[in-house]
Formats: sequence, structure tokens, C-alpha cells
Amino acid sequence: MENAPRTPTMHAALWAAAAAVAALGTAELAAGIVQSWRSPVVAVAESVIDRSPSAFTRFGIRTFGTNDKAALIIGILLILAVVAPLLGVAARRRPWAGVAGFALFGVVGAAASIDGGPTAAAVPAVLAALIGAGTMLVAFRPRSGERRIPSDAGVGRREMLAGAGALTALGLVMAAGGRALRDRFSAAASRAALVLPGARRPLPPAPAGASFEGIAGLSPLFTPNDRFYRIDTALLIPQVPVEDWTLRVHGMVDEPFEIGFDELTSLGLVETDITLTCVSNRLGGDLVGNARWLGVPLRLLLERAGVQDRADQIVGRSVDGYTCGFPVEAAFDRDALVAVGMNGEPLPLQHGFPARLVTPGLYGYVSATKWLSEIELTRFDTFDQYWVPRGYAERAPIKTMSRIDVPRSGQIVDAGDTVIAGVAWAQTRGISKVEVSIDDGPFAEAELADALTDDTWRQWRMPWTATAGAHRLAVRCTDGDGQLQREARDEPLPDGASGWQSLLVTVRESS
Ligand SMILES: Nc1nc2c(c(=O)[nH]1)N[C@H]1C(S)=C(S)[C@@H](COP(=O)(O)O)O[C@H]1N2
Ligand SMILES: [Mo]
Repeated sequence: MENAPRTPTMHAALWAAAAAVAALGTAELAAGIVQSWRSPVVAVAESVIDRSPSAFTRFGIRTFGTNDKAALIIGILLILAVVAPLLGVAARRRPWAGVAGFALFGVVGAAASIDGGPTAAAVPAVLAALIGAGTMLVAFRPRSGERRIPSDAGVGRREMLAGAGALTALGLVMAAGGRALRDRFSAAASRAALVLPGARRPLPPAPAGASFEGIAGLSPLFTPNDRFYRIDTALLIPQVPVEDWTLRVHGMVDEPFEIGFDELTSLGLVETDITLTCVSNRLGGDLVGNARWLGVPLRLLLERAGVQDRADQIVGRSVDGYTCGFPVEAAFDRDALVAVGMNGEPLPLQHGFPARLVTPGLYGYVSATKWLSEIELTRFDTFDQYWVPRGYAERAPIKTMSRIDVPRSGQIVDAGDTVIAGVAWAQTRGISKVEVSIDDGPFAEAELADALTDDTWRQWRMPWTATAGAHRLAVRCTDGDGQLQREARDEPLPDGASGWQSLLVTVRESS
């Protein structure tokens, strides 16, 4: 019974890898057919994001920046690319190892796919496990001590290679087909067709004095939508056509209600300029952007619902389950919005189309739910929003911060007259002063552009006659209440970075 030569290791490994590609291709194809059926790879990656300790997430964001999601998917595929061939090698001696391995992948994928949602979400994972296990059985079937493929004639080995190639190709075609099919669920067409009503209270264009002209590298007063930072836990951008969207306002209110998109926008839109900031932004970082938002004042919705006295937290829930939470007062003491427009367009898909929260003065994670589906009135002592169990603060007002945009850290600058410039923000309080220090010298006051509002960042600049050599530049600011920016350096966790940014530049003799 040991006469039949064992499948060569390489062939076995390739066959199992091909089985994995075919299995995943099947899953991707299935996920393209029914919207609620989930891709197991995406589901596992989202589980990793949701479950991983925040240190891991921060490492991901720090190392891969906004490519952290692609890096996670690639990481999962790399693990499969190592484990699947090993299953093939193991199956040479123990044919059931291949079946068991794919069954285990299936269980993990199915569990991640369901994760509190509908059981049907696991259909692609189950199909993938069946295809993977079945493919393994074809090659490594325990059959009265013999293996069917390969025969010792070598033909079987060639068949095995050809078969692996064909399975791989088929898997890739299915995956591509699944992706193409998934485009049917895109909300892009809904966004393209949407014409938003104008603001009942339109804002005048920003005054010329609010922007310095001609400083290359200085952040523009308004961040263009395609350059606006994006931070969220979603691997696939939730696709929510306006036709399907509703907003439910409920919880500790007298009159819960649910409204559609047209009804929302007919309540009367206002325009508000607000600078959004991420709690993960590091000193000198760019997870901050300013936009002119169009939306419905949150207070209108809450007045209609009638907030009960005991409620102290407004929770914004997304179609993807994400939640933010912030004090009830913030809906009434500032211009918090359910926003539908951003810089003159409907919200971009990745910034929360068709509707999101925007709240001045609070970090995005507590106050800016994208793809908004519910506003629930709760209490801080009974409900924790998404990031709270993951170590972030329950309440998170934005810390006063200033940033040097030009010159950049490490930049080589020509000697002579130049300019140091950047932005500073302390939403709801405004900025009253920005100061710059050169080579650890005394802080000198920079020139401020006109303030747009206290809820937006403010440009600053300082002329500088640069002399050859290495120079250290530092910046600090003072908010509208006269409070100096905190000098001590805090990490972003748990409630936002602090510290005075400083950087080194090299000035070279201009020729
Ligand atoms: N649904 C959802 N909304 C979300 C998040 C998220 O992960 N999911 N992240 C929040 C965080 S941490 C920030 S900083 C802002 C960022 O908004 P932007 O991507 O439009 O810049 O969105 C907030 N809204
Ligand atoms: Mo954030």
C-alpha cells in the first residue's frame, strides 16, 4: 500500500494554493450576487479592525497611513498564501488535513461574516470552504491506501500542475467577476443624480483676508474634497443610495421619528464652515481638514423629537454599526449639523454619503458619524460609543494646536528672504495668537490671516531671512480664550496629541 509514490511536495503545495484561490474566488463571486452576503476576507479584516487592541490599530495607521486597510487585506492574503500550501503538504500524508484546514478557514470566515448580523452573510464563506475542501479531496482522496493523483507515470503530476493553473485562473476570474457585479450596489449613481437644495441661509464667499496668497505648500483655507483626510473603520465604503436612506431619531425622546432624505433636506439647509480633526492626528500631522458643510442643524431634529431631561449623550449610529457619542449640549451651544453637502457637492461616498454628523470642537471619533442612520439619545453611564472600550476618552474636545506647513521638516531651503507659514486651530474658541521660535530663540508673533469663524483653522505666516546652516523652527499658539497651547507632549491616545511642533530645515547658500 505504500507503493504509490507520494505527491511531490511542490505539486501538493501548488494544488492547495490553487484550491485557496478557487475558494476565495467563489466567495468573491457570491459576495457580488447578494448585497448582504459578505466577502470572508473583508469580513475577517473588519473583525481584526474591530477587535484589535488600539495599539495595533495605531501601529497600522502610523505605519501604513491611509493605506492601512490595503495593508491589512494584503496581510491576510499573505497568511493564506503561506498556510494553504502547508495544508497541501500535510494532506500528502493525512488527506483529511486539507479538508479540515479549509473547514477551519470556513468557520473563521463565516463567524467574521455574521458577527451579530444576518446569518446569510456567511454564505460566501461556506461556499468557499466547500470548494476548497472539495478541491483538496479530488487530489488527496484517501482511497484504500492509494492516492488517485498523481499516478507514478508522471502524467498525473502534469495534470496536477495544469489543474492547479486552471483553478487559479478560474478563481481570479470569479473574483474579478464578483467585484464587477458588486458595482451594481454602488451609491455613485445616486450621488451623481442628486441635486441638493440650496442653503436657506447661504454663507458669503470666504473673505479674501482669510487666505494668504502665493505661499506654496500652505494648506488652503478650504481643503478640497479629494484631498480631505479619511479615517474610518470601513474596509468597503458603505453604499447608501439616498432612495434607501432613512434617519431614525429615538431613545430618550418624547416623540421618536424616522425621516427620509427629501424630508430631511426640506427642513431647511444651512451652511457652516467647520474644521474637522482626528484624535489620531500627531504633532505636525495632516488628519485635519476644513470644509464648508451644508446640512440641517442637529438642534432642529432634537427639538422635534423632544429630548428628555435624563439624556446626556447623543449617539450617532452608522449603517455599518459604528457609533459616536457626545454631550447633548453640543447640539444646542454650537452649529452641529447633519451634513449632506461638503464644499459645494453632495458628500463624497467616503466622507459619509448621503448624510453624516459634523460637530465643531469635538474630535471626529466622538462627533462625526458618517453614513449616518440613527441618532439615539442615551446616557454616558449606560452606553459606550465605538472607541471608548478601545481606550479612547468618553469626552474629547479638540485641543488647541498649531502646525508648520512650510517649510516642511527636513526640507532644503535657499538662503535669503523666505516665509514660515501654517495653520492653527482651536475649534469653538478660535485662535488669537501664533508665535514662532527660530533656533530655540524667543517666540515672536506671526501674522494671522483673518479668522473665518472660531470653528475653523486660521492661517499664519512669518517672514524669515534664512541663513546657511541647520535651523530649528518651532510654533505655538493661543486660543480665543487667551489659553496658551499645551507644551507637554501627549500621545493621541486617549484624548488627542498635544505639544509644540518643532522641526529642522537645512538652509543652503543660494547660488
Ligand atoms: N461610520 C463611521 N463614521 C466615522 C468613523 C468611522 O470609523 N465610521 N470615523 C470617525 C473619525 S475617527 C473621524 S476623525 C471622522 C473622519 O471623517 P472624514 O473621513 O470625513 O475626514 O469620521 C468619523 N466618523
Ligand atoms: Mo478620528
